[in-house]
Amino acid sequence: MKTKLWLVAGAAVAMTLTYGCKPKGAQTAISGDAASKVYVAPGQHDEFYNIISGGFNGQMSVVGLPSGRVLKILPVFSVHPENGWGFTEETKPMLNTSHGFVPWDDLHHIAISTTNAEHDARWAFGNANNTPRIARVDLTTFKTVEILELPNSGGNHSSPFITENTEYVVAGTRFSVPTGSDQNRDVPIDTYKDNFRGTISFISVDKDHGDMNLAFQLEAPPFNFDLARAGKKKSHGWFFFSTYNTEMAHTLLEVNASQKDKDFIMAVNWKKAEEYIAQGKGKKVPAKYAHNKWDENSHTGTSTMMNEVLSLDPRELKDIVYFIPCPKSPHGCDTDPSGEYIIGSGKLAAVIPVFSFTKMLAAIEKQDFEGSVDGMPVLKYESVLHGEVEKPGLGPLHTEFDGKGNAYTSMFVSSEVVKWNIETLQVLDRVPTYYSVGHLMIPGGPTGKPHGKYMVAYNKITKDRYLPTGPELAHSAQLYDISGDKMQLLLDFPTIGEPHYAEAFPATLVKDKQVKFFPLETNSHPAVLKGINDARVERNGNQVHVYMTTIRSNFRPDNIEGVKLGDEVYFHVTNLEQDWDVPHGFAIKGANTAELLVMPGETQTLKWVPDRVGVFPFYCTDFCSALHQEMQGYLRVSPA
Ligand code: CUK
Ligand code: CUA
Repeated sequence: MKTKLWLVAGAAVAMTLTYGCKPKGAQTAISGDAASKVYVAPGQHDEFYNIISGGFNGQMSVVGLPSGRVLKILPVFSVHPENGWGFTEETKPMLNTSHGFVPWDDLHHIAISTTNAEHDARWAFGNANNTPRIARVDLTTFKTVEILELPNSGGNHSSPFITENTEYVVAGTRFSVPTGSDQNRDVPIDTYKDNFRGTISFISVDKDHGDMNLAFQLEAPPFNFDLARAGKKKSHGWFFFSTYNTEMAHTLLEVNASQKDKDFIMAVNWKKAEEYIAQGKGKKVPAKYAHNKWDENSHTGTSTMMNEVLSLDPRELKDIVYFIPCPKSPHGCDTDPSGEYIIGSGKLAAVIPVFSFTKMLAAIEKQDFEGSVDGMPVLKYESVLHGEVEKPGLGPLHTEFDGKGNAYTSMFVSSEVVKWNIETLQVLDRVPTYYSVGHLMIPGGPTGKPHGKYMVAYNKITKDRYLPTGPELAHSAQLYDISGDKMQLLLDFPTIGEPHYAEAFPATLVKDKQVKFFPLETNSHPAVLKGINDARVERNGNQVHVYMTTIRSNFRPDNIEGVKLGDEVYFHVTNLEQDWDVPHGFAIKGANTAELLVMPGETQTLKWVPDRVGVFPFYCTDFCSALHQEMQGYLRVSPA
């Protein structure tokens, strides 16, 4: 067993790290049947939903596979003027945080809910990297229904990852931060080792309704936590996190970062942590964080500020945390469908180490440790290792599985995907990606039941693949057929925002469960109107409330007078339609908010403060019938 080849010839790596390998003018040979494999005939549906992170656009996008057709941009952490997300009075609380209203974030990872380690596709979870939050999307409405902020965290990268029955969504902090009784501690940055801590958040998920709660936080050494995966099946009850900067440096300029040959995979026995909590061993500590929920009957979000969290310190409570040495700066940390193998991908390593869960348990049992960090045991690399994949390529990042005993690892630096056998560790096939692949995804790939038919590479650099669009080029994904021995490139498709992780699941799981409209009779919004005769305008001090209905194809009221300069106008618009796919829009001239796009049976509210005297037209923005263009009105603003 060779364990010394961790460092690739340094200079070669340094040269390619920044830009990756970019084959010049590469042409892709596509065989004749590729087109037919991705062709979804007009009127036919795709086989899989692919939910893709938008990176710096803060949203998710919904794409059909194998066609690569974009079906929806789904607003999550960023305001979305197209449908009023973050602009309406009802949705504003969803973007509230302990810092106030935060209208943007950076979404990297998707997790689709599972039962018994198989997709049930009830919810999609996403992470906000910048102002740490986790969102939950309901896949019957494709709507963000919950956002939970995370205290004691900075750079919520290592999330969201879920346990096999979606018991928990887990989130590890990228940046260690000054934690403790007061999160806003003013300390010198060079007191990092003393004052900063890492944090892993365990968020419980209600199994019927999906509601999230910050169950507890596990304190961790001041490393950077990068990615993670839950154990499954035999390793259910454990969680595995990749870490870097185990030097615990407060600056990662090259002298400080990556000094060590090995960082760690942190193995967490969360069942043990649960036992300690049941025994009352958690400590409640002050922590300020927002918990935002969408109510599906009142069509309204509420934000509650929380003020404490249960904290567990594994320096005091033993048998929760163990460290597995892993070659330099592991990025991805993935568990195979059986739950036996844990794959760490050291970005700067020349091999891919594959660890064995069985060996890990045996080593823990024998107390076969090589030392400790922060009072927590470090296991011996050799005693936990199943083996190493040799010469896999350069810059291994992420690994997915096909359910047939094979693993697929993305190679950022050498721009390829490498297929290898989990048992024998032999490389079986490699295909180029165009270019510099980040994450890759196989439908069901992170679960116990992958659908090993397609693999998608989400690339960091697109270069010459599409018509150029100025300084910023389209981001891209590439779809491969992996049903045979050799991977075959089928399709390039552009993505919305920068794709990081994505998941895909069979369309049959959700397509017949879609909510077609919201029943008006269960609409409990305080401003709901149940019919056109309820439409009216009411004044309350300087507030003017317009209770408005929409139905094909008019607004009631459509001529509004009596508004004075200095008034605040609230348009409470109820869409009376009870039919699929008949939203109505509402927009008024000069409003510095956005439009409303009101779903059938829903009530939404736009606040508008007129800036001048005059007559302001308003109209419906969604072409809803032959008389859509007639769906309009006037509002008159008179001097105060
Ligand atoms: S990261 Cu983006 S390529 Cu944020 Cu999951 Cu590895
Ligand atoms: Cu309603 Cu157009």
